[in-house]
Amino acid sequence: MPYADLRAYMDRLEKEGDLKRIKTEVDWNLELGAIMRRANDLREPALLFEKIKGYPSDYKVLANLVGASKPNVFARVCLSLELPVNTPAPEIIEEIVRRFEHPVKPVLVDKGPCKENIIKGDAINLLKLPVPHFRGYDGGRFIGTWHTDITRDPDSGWVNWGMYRHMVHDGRSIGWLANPGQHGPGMYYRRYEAKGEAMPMAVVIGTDPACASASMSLVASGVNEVDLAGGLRGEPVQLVKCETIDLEVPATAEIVLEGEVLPGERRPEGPFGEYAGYFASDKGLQPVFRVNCVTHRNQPILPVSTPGKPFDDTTFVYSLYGSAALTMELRKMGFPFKSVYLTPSMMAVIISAKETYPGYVHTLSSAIWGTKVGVYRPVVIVVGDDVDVTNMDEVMWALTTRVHPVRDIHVKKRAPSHALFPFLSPEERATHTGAAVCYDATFPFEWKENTPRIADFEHAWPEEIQNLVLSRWKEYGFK
Ligand SMILES: Cc1cc2nc3c(=O)[nH]c(=O)nc-3n(C[C@H](O)[C@H](O)[C@H](O)COP(=O)(O)O)c2cc1C
Ligand SMILES: [Mn+2]
Repeated sequence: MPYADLRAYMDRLEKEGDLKRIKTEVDWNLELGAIMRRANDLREPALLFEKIKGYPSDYKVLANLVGASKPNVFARVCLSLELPVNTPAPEIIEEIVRRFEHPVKPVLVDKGPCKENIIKGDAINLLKLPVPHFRGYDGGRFIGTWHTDITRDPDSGWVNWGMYRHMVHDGRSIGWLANPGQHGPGMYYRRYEAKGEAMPMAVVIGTDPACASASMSLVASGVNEVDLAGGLRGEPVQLVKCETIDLEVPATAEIVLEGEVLPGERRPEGPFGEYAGYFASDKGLQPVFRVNCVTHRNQPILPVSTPGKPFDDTTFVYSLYGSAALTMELRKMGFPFKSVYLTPSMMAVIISAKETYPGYVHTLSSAIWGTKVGVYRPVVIVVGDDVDVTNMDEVMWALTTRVHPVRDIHVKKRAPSHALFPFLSPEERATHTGAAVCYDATFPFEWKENTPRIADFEHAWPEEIQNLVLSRWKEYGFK
């Protein structure tokens, strides 16, 4: 049975001993954020903050929903997908691909718990919710760090689900880090603002894990992420109509903000800890989401995340779902490869393949840079099909033994870049003129039988000896 809502997922975590209730009163101002980061680093369970300073105990905050776990770092991601907790990363990625390839359309229902409270107009005060100021260097309190931003393309009708961070400006408006290459922001700049129109948007906070995960999955344009959320769950997402705009939202959501992004309006936004692990960019002028209606469940739970130095819940979930989206896009293009991994820093893509002709690495790296996932990935590493792309020891071994420093490092000048790339100079960051690199960690195709032989179990013994040893393994006294 898929999780009906955030609470069903929380119950499952609690049953598995993977949820910790923090009953001590904590301050939304820096203390809560510091606790969640340290708990993540120590691979503690997910955290439910039950008493936030200055707020009634009806308002709770849920952190580290799919954060780093023990003993398997991905155990909580596995629970969110209802997979065995020890499923290895390559299998999690393939399972996401399988479910994405069987999308399920949503169903419209008349009512849902997200309508238990409806607040409109001047009665709205977003800071009635215990919105944390996570870190000392964050630009403010962030209400949207694990949510779904829903927008509609007015021409094609395509409804996109994305996740773009939201800093609170005041009781009725929030910021929106709207990079033009992303789908929701793309609709705003090109379909609405260009015509001088306001863009309706719904911000849905607190859903079952499938909805939030689909919203950050980097899938190609034109795809309805709600159908993918249905695919992840194996059952349709139930949607209800918004009160004030022509959009539909998950019926069991904890909190829904309905409103619009006005044309031409900008306010300073950020900084915020970012996926690459730094506060790389300073405050910037960004569009503003004005909230006209809030609906929420009784005793709403606010889910939160703090992207930062990998690992944490956002960086590796983003990486696993991004790897799945990239796998699907590359398979569609038809260039043979074995597997592909978007690292949790989101800066590098590692792909393994058998070289099929001289220079095949250029075909592969160009293919990657031509996808939605690949546009802003400055590092591509191509390894042989003997290397596990999710195992950094193996990848490092290939990088340091197969890359010829002169022959195998291919630099692309003025590649698509943005302000969050930590290695760019301030001038490059401002002008988005960065660079990208492909490391060819494969031996040249022309070497063929002269390629250095790998000295491991699979490559250094005849197959019949390998089979013999494998078949007698228990006989030798091993488990
Ligand atoms: C916690 C979190 C915050 C994010 N914030 C932003 C953001 O502010 N701006 C942005 O462009 N992408 C952000 N992302 C990445 C997008 O969610 C991701 O690229 C997603 O695919 C966007 O949806 P789209 O492909 O439909 O545009 C964030 C991801 C996570 C996990
Ligand atoms: Mn999208």
